[in-house]
Amino acid sequence: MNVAHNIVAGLDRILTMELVRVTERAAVAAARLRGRGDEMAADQVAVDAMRQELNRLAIKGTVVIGEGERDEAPMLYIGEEVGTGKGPAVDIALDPLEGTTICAKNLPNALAVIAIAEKGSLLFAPDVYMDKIAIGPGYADGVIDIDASPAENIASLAKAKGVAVSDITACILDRPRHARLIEAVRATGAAIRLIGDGDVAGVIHTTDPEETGIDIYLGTGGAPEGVLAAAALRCTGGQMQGRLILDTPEKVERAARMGISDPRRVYRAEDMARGDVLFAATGVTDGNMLAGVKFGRNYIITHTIVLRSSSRTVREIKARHQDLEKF
Ligand code: VTB
Repeated sequence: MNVAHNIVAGLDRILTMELVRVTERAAVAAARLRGRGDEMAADQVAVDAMRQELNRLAIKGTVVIGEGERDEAPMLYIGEEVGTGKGPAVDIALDPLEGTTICAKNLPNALAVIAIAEKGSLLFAPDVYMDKIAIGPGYADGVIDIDASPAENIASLAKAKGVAVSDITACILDRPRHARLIEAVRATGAAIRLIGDGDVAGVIHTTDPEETGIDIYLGTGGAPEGVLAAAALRCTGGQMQGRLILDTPEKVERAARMGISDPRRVYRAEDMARGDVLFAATGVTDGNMLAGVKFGRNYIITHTIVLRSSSRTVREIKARHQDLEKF
């Protein structure tokens, strides 16, 4: 075992548990504002809580996917340095409340999410849309292709899975821009789960179709959410392809400034999140994979998945917090 590997392995083991605390904290803060119709307030408390916990970690972290550009986000902005500064240099992608609207309406699958990778390993993506396609693990390369039609992708997946096309369920964001996509998928006979928000969860759900009922994710969502989902898929297995939608000269230029020279490039999960990756997500509202935060009289219960790419370990951590002061 070489020295570099040793260091990485040690780092991962400590940070895995530490990351759980970070998303737990953010999820509890957001969950207190579930169903209040105030998206901004829920997001704000989640950001504050996540940042506080993140700054206790022994890392020299740089936020590469965060709350926005420095001028539009006072906290956890892209480029912000987080952690104690004493520790390994890492890239961080985060969304303290993925699905602010879901949380405000108290609908399923709002999450607190974070991914950490070695410095320079996460795609530094502009906040534009990304066309995405994803399926779970256990399929040969090439089963999906972002440039094939929805019908071709669904037929190919059904064949690989050994089921009829009508047994496939696609997850798609419910947006007017997806009208043609929805029509094309319906025409195949496949089912669609339309979601209001939360495509990080949508992509992750493809990794466990028995549990979630979702086989494939299709459509355009935020590019930052694409990188977060890719980080998760690197750990669970599964395939994802994404292409930034750079449909104006201004966006092409903005991407170029971030180091993206080919505006039409197709990124696979392993291009968006390279090397060793850790990922954690805690449920804010009840969802298909994760339960939401539960507030008891004397305790708080959180449900988290924490994933690590180098070992492909999927841990589920249900925590009962009894020292309520810390929240
Ligand atoms: C998705 C979804 C997010 O944004 O990325 C979506 O995962 C895409 O943007 O939860 P539009 O809302 O403009 O379609 C969210 O819905 C909100 O960040």
